[in-house]
Amino acid sequence: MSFNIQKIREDFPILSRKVNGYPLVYLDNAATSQKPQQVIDSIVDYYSNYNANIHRGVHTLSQEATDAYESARQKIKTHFNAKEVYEIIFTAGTTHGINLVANGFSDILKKDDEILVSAMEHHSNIVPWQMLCDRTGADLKVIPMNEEGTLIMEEYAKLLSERTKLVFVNHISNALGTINPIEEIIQKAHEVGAAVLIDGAQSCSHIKPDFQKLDVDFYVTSAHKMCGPTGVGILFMKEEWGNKLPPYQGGGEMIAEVTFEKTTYAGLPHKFEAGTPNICGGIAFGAAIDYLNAIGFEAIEQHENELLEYATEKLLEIDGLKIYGTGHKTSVVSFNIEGIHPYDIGTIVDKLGIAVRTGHHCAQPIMDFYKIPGTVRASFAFYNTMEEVDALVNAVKKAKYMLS
Ligand code: 7TS
Repeated sequence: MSFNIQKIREDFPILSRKVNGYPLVYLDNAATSQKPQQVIDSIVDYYSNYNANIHRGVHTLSQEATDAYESARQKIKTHFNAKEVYEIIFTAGTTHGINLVANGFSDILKKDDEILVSAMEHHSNIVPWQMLCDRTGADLKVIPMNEEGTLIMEEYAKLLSERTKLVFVNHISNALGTINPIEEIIQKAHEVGAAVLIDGAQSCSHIKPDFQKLDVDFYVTSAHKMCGPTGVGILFMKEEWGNKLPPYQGGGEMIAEVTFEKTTYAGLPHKFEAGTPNICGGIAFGAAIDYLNAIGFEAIEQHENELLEYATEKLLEIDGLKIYGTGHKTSVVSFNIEGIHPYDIGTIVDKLGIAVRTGHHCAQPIMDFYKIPGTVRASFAFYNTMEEVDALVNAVKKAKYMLS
């Protein structure tokens, strides 16, 4: 597929609707992406034609559903270049994947071990580790960032020691758009024997990480940020960790044998997949990956970078407007206008059909760092257009005029 923006937009039924009498301009892609017809069709097809429970039936429908679900797992493995298909564990999403890993380390971490998180994490990649520290007596340390919203790598190097057991960093910050140097982060952590979890909730819609090349221990993401449905995601876990960590939940499908005296667990990935999974979600996640690859990540990145550059330039022409996150970044523009609350801007631009997110974006420590209550965040996807950037800029100007 060549990059034909109008044709791409026709794949997304929602993009032709109106909001408050204006054509929808959807710029809240960091919260969740919109879904192309191909993904919607895969959901309808599953429920219309082969809905059944998986891994347990000899009947035809169950086999068809199992094949489709497992082939989605295979597709995801290939997409991210994992070494083994069983290193891909289906989850309910990024938050679930992180909690699964945090729970797994409850009996591994000891008092006074250290775990490092970055200063720009989503609450999902802070709170589970604080809970883990409470359970184990380990200490949480923070890799600081500078004013442009970039991690200070010299400080990271200083924090690493033989006490460091785990490092958690997002690949891309949801509130700033910063792309973190995860190759270097992983390599340095491994030098002191620490494992690394990368939160890829924001990255996988923009770029295509290569798990083997990164040599990452854990990588989590959510399908709904990648044109797939909500309620499904993956946790990549290197085989050695998969064998080491205990199961997260007990139940059907995660066992080898159960008696009242003793239960033995299934191998990977089923050990971490108790209960009936989101079968349709997994299959539709596979369809979303096919869709993104048909467009191509190079084309996606190039178009999104053009949107980012244009939006940055145009927004900065507005007097008193400040952008947070000015380093190496993806197509997220977080901003405030002096003297105006972000919520008020968000409310006015919504009246003009433009969807942005306002607030702390579940990243309160970033807001504390900048001493602000929140920002207005416009997050662009490959299906957004330059005209939509213009609509945003005009709406923000209008909001400023009304609120000043
Ligand atoms: N980590 C990051 C970096 C995120 O951006 C998000 C969601 C999560 C974790 C949690 O993902 P979930 O799919 O489990 O909910 N971020 C946002 C956002 O920026 N606006 O709404 C949700």
